[in-house]
Amino acid sequence: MDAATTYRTVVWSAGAGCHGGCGQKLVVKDGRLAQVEGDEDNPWNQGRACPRVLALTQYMYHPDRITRPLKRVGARGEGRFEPISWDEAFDTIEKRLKDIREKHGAESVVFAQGTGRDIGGPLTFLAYAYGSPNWAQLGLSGQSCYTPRLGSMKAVMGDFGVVDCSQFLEKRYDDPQWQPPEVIITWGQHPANGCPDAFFGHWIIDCMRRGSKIIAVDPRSTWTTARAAHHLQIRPGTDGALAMGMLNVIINEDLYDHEFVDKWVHGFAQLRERVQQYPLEKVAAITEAPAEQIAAAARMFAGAKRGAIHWGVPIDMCADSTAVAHAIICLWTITGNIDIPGGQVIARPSHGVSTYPYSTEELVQLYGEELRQRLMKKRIGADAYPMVRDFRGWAQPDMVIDQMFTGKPYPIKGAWIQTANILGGQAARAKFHFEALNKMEFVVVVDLFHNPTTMALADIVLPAATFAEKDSLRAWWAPLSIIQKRVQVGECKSDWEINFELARRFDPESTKRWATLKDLFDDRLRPAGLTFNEMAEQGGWKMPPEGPFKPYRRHERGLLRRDGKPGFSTSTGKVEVYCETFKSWDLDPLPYYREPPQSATSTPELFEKYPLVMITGARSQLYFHSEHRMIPWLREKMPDPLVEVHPETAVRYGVQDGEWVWLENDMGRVKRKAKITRQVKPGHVHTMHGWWLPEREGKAPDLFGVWEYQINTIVPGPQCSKSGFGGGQYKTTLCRLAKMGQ
Ligand SMILES: Nc1nc2c(c(=O)[nH]1)N[C@H]1C(S)=C(S)[C@@H](COP(=O)(O)OP(=O)(O)OC[C@H]3O[C@@H](n4cnc5c(=O)[nH]c(N)nc54)[C@H](O)[C@@H]3O)O[C@H]1N2
Ligand SMILES: Nc1nc2c(c(=O)[nH]1)N[C@H]1C(S)=C(S)[C@@H](COP(=O)(O)OP(=O)(O)OC[C@H]3O[C@@H](n4cnc5c(=O)[nH]c(N)nc54)[C@H](O)[C@@H]3O)O[C@H]1N2
Ligand SMILES: [Mo]
Repeated sequence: MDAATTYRTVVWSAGAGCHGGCGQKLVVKDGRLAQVEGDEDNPWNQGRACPRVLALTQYMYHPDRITRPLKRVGARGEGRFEPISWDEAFDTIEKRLKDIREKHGAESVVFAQGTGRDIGGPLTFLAYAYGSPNWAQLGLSGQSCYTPRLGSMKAVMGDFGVVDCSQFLEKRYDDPQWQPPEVIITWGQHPANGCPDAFFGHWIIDCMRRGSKIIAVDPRSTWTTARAAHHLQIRPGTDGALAMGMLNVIINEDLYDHEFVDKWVHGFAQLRERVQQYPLEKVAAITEAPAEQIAAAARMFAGAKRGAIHWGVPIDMCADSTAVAHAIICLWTITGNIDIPGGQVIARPSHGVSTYPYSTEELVQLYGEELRQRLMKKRIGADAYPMVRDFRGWAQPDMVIDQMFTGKPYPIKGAWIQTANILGGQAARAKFHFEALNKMEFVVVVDLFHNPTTMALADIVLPAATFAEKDSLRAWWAPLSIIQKRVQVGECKSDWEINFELARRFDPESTKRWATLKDLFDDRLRPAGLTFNEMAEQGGWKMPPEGPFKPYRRHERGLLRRDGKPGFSTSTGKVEVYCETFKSWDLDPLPYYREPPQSATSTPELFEKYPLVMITGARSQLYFHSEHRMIPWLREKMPDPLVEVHPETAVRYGVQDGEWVWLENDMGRVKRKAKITRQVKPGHVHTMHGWWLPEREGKAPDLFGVWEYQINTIVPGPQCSKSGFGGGQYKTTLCRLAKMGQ
């Protein structure tokens, strides 16, 4: 028997699921993964591991794991699939998709993904080789995840900003250049649970240990809010009003950084005028947070020498979320916190390497202007929304699904779904997504397990690899890392391998430059001056060198702009609190607040019927969205879908702790087990999303109980922001509780 060998790799995608890039040590014995341990040498996580990574062996070798390509036999929903060879799978897909392309044009196939895993690279590679402009996070209403925040940052400051927890420095907290933030606002963010957006949540706790004080903005109580100097317990979806109120205090009490504003800010006078519309009494009435507390938090943030804001997806799910993000950006700007140690540092993909063409800018860099022009002619939403056209490479997802249903203005005939459980967790108005997707002539799903989406819709299912079973690369901020294949499970292939093979069949001409996938990786790594194998020899990760990809104060040193002049990468060279880019997109150049589409004031009649504001989807360490419910070590910790109900609400509805209840509104109802807790306020309930039961019948109509448990059957669809991105109703839908049997 072989002795166990320990390999190091970096996490991204299946297994853990999250957006992070932790270093992990994989203990491999007889070709099988035996155990996982955090890699203490990797600066990202410094030896730590989450429950999902620790349960990786149960995930990889789960008896339900799909390990061979499958084709559907019988009708959709019958749940009958047969194994086929990879050759047959690739040949069938090539033929069916080429037929659609010939008859209807490449735009008639939608390439759909879920959240930011290692998928944007392979998926765009395939979609563009096929020729389709319609790449989308299908179902995620308003693309309400990070895109609105990113779009606003790009427009207002020309770059992206994150809390400086020393993550760009190899020595981390020991680097003498770094200082901890004095104050961190955790805004719609629960860092210990989610690690979203290429940020390791525990970094916040590391900073707290080094003295950082917390201001928490969250309608619920969490581990973080319990340790905060101020917990602003606002009404869901009112973040924009709060940010405007804090700006009002900071500007009117003259607490802003005059030197930074005079030198680097464009349009401060107009911002000053705008914030006068948000006096504290008005803001307190909207947000339900006390005026004195808002003022105290604003003063504390502005008074700190080093302050930063760590924000989460609830911002994107506010109405007109790009304006909300804009307001929050103004907070870190006028307090002079940009690109200073312990402030809001500028984050760029490490070494200038593009893992995938995230923005229009990167699309042009990787594929050229000609492709961009071609894609824009048919991209769904590009005509309606300049931000869809000019900032991000996505199609507008609410419009895509409507078009799948109506066939107008042009028909959609096929869907390629990879790393997305559209019916089981991603899509608002989930039943409508089922109906529209069911109209497709041909659907491929690439996944690791069956779920409601594969069962209901797939004609072919392709088995994907976990991070331990694949080679890939990662340049989401820093460090630049490679992921290295350590084991093989069944016939599973990585998303890159699958898409590379098919892309070559759809577009042999422009893909012939790369004989192998490693050649393509080497090409992508070129800006770093290293090949994949060299990266492997040098430990698998590299921190960015001095220059545009490493802090601090790059705007002063002429490191941000293409022309090499000092300043920011915007048209005025300054941070545009009055945003010229928004203006050119026909959006309000100044930040503002809009009431959620459903609320006591927006829809009083609906509120009378459904008086509870339903927050969904606060993350748990145990599960990634709709995943991991079949993993015994994780499920045993949270076996049932819970709804958090305040004791007063429970009395009002006569509900006991542990009782099964309905959550309902005009769209339908779903089952939940009541957890009576003061974590939520009386008028709010919270429930996790992504529930379907892998132990239940997979075939239709049961589809693993999805229509009984999937909260998005009662979350409405397009209430999109004016920018086309943001405003999904995942945190602000109205509902009520009902006892079972009623
Ligand atoms: N009610 C409610 N709904 C929400 C949210 C909410 O807060 N509330 N949040 C929304 C947000 S922000 C997002 S981003 C979406 C996320 O939505 P999704 O990204 O669709 O969520 P997952 O459930 O993780 O589904 C991913 C699927 O891909 C598979 N998978 C995982 N890793 C890989 C891989 O490496 N390769 C392949 N081929 N497959 C893989 C998994 O098995 C799973 O079936 O959900 C949204 N839905
Ligand atoms: N383990 C695990 N990690 C994950 C995920 C997962 O499913 N599981 N999903 C990943 C994805 S795709 C994403 S987008 C991120 C999301 O992770 P985050 O960005 O952290 O977002 P949430 O967990 O939805 O919410 C964080 C906090 O915001 C509060 N909140 C809810 N509504 C509002 C509101 O209207 N305003 C304010 N200010 N706060 C509100 C919630 O009570 C919660 O405590 O996590 C990523 N990481
Ligand atoms: Mo997300």
